Amino acid sequence: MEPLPDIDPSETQEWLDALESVLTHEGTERAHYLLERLIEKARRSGAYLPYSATTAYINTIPPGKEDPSPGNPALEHRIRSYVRWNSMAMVLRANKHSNVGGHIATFASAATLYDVGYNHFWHAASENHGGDLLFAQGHSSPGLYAYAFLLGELTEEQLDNFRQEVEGKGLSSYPHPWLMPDFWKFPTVSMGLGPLMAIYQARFMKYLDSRGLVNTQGRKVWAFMGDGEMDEPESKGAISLASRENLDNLIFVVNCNLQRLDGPVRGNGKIIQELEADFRGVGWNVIKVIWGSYWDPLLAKDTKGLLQQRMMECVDGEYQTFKSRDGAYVRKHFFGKYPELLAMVANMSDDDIWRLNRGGHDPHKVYAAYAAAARHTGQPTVILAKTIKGYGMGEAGEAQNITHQQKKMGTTSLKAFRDRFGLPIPDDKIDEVPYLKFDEKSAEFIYMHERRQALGGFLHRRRRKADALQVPPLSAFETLLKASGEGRESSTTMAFVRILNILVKDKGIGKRVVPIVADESRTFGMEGMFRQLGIWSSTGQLYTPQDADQLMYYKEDKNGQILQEGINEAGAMSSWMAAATAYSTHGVQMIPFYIFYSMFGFQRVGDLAWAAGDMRCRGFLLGGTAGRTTLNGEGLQHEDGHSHLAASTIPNCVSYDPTFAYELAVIIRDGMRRMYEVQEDVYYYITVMNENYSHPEMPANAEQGILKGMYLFRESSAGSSSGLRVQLLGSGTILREVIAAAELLEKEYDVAADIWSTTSFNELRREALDITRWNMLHPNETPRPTYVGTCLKDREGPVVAATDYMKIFADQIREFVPRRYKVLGTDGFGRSDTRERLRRFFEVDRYYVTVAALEALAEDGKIPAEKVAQAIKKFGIDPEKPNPVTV
Ligand SMILES: Cc1ncc(C[n+]2csc(CCOP(=O)(O)OP(=O)(O)O)c2C)c(N)n1
Ligand SMILES: [Mg+2]
Repeated sequence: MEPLPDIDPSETQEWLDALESVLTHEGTERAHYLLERLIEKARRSGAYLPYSATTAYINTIPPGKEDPSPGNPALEHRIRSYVRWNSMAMVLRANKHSNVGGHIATFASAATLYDVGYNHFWHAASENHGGDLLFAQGHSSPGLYAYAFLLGELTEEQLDNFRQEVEGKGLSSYPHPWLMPDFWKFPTVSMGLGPLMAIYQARFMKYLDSRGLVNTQGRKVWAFMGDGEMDEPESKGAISLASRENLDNLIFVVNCNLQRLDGPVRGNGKIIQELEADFRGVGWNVIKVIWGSYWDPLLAKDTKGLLQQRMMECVDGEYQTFKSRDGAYVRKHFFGKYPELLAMVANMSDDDIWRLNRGGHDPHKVYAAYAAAARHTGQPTVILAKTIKGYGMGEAGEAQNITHQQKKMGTTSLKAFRDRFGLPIPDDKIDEVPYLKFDEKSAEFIYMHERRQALGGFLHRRRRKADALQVPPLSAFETLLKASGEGRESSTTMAFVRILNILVKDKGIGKRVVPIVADESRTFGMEGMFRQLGIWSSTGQLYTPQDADQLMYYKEDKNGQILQEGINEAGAMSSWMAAATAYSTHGVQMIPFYIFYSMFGFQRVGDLAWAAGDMRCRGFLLGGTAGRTTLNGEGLQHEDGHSHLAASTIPNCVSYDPTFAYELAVIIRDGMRRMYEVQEDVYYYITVMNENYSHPEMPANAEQGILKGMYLFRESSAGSSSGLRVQLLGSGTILREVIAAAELLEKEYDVAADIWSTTSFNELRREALDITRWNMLHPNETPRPTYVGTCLKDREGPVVAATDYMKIFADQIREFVPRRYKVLGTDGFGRSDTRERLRRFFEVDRYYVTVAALEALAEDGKIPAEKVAQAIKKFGIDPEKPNPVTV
């Protein structure tokens, strides 16, 4: 907004004097009250007063209101200086030896922000405290390692293996619980995921608390992020949820070093003001930490507000340039704009001017902000801390555009760094960039330990296991294992809801189940659970629901169990991740089931799904109405033919495409056994459909096959007089087309067809790759058979597979199928029509399966090609029909 012109300065002054007097004699609260009344009065009188979401470009907390830090500033400075040096040394040394990259400039800007937290705020989990949760900026990891090293938690050898992890002694580039499962809790380096996950983590803590599962009172989530990172839609996408839910257990710290990777974040504007408006606008408590203490006397002298005006005028691009130059430059270009300001600093040397520090580098200002944030109630807090990227790097990168990726520093820069922070490194050692360590008897070492002891110990400890849960036996799902009976048709989604109902009623684990939906309960027939379990709401239900007179009314409740996330897949996924890691973060295993439209799953929030693997999530994802042709009448953007491929890219995601209720029961029960009894760090992706059909009884001894990925569903009893036989594989609803094709083949072509329900092509491939890898590395040993090979080896005839997914899905086991293998699948864009027509269009229906089987027999020389042509004709298939991929 452009500043308004002052048409009567003396009148302005009178008003300002009046305000000044209220501030002095009656305090800020009274002044605030009067101002609000004036604005209200003006608005009621019809005046248009545009809302201004920003405050002056100065610290939110005035000097007189700052909590003084109880720490020892001199010791803290020395500790911080060592941390700075070591974090830089680790990157430089790793690059000298192995050229593996790393970042210096980010942590250099954030060192004080972390240091104050470690020394004074962040509780480790201990007997007295559940522990605060830290989401660090991913690429500031060297600084966090350096801190751990000084505490004696990491060794010099580990530091020297920064980013060299393959041999198992290294430190991971960024926070990766998969790679450092005892140290890191939250993967954050994919920009935007940290802020988003932190919000949902804070909310899930409230959920756990209000449901009486874990007392999370007094615990905080501290989330660090970059100012550039705030451009990610994920970073800000959920901030209104945080304020709506009054998440006062959440503190964002935005490290506003004004730069991102390529250059300035807002060269032509001011990122701090912009973020202030964003956060204030949605109801956060905003604390700006812009200026360090050296500015306080100057601001105190600024009675006319000229300094403040100059501060506001300067854009971030200028602020960055100032800090890449020197004091003389700042005098000339910042203060020099107005003679009064030049006069204000006339008695200061250029060095004094250079020393005018930024808020994020001043431990006193940072302490005051953290203290205010930690005690703030009713709202989440964001701290906007202004810093300098590459602080301390001097000519090697301080406030320079190239600094983000700078991983080399020459002797001169190293010496300057050493001198600036008073580090004890002799000239002849400087090029080795040796690590610095405090003697165990030193005041610094003792102080660091004392501070951590007072806060419960070392912060970076990740719990790998919690108490195992007793998972119900398969017999608990008996009704799903029996045949549904003719005429009693249902979908696998309905089977899932029945399983969920059995689980929530289980005395042992029922309360641990967390059903999660993104506004799709009715789509999946789960609305019955609203009333039964309640939708969790921190405020309960303040209204009479429209359907209050009905049995299944829309019930919101403080003790509700369901998380209804609104139309927000990324948020629902983040909630699921918080629940799926509760075993680690809270020591209580939760069993989350997040059910979504499969098309709006992996491809929508794929990066979170990847992070979930890294984070060792344990839980169930259910892709509903899955498959390219099962969701009749929807269309291109709804019909998923590839989510299983996306799932297969995540190493610890176990995925299944079941057809029958008993398969689903077996898979979910075993998933719970693996995740909550044995505590394997895997998670499940299971597709379920909305197509109704009757479900057979579980065949004897099918359990292991269901879990391994395929089992013989039906052996052909047709004693085909021709001696012809084929093996048919299918998954999901297309298995039913395969079953129908088997009947056609038997009845009309005298071909016996054995049917394999292939619950997981993904698992089959994984097992087979593992086996063949072993075989390659053990050439002198008897080769081990793959499971696919074992199933098909002694059967007869070519193999044909059909699924509701792209051909590559079933194709992935080709190498391990011992004979001719033909694959059908649904490549191409989906579209709306009936299931029947879609399956014909995508060439996966019973007729196409039959044609593919006949063609395979013809290629094997078992039948003449003419027979295939006749079938094509008989089924009314147009051989010149365009390939569905192209239309
Ligand atoms: C989703 C994503 N996109 C791009 C990157 C690459 N990247 C890593 S750090 C960075 C710049 C970060 O700038 P900022 O958030 O301001 O952090 P700073 O280093 O300045 O503290 C970029 C683009 C990434 N890690 N994640
Ligand atoms: Mg930045």
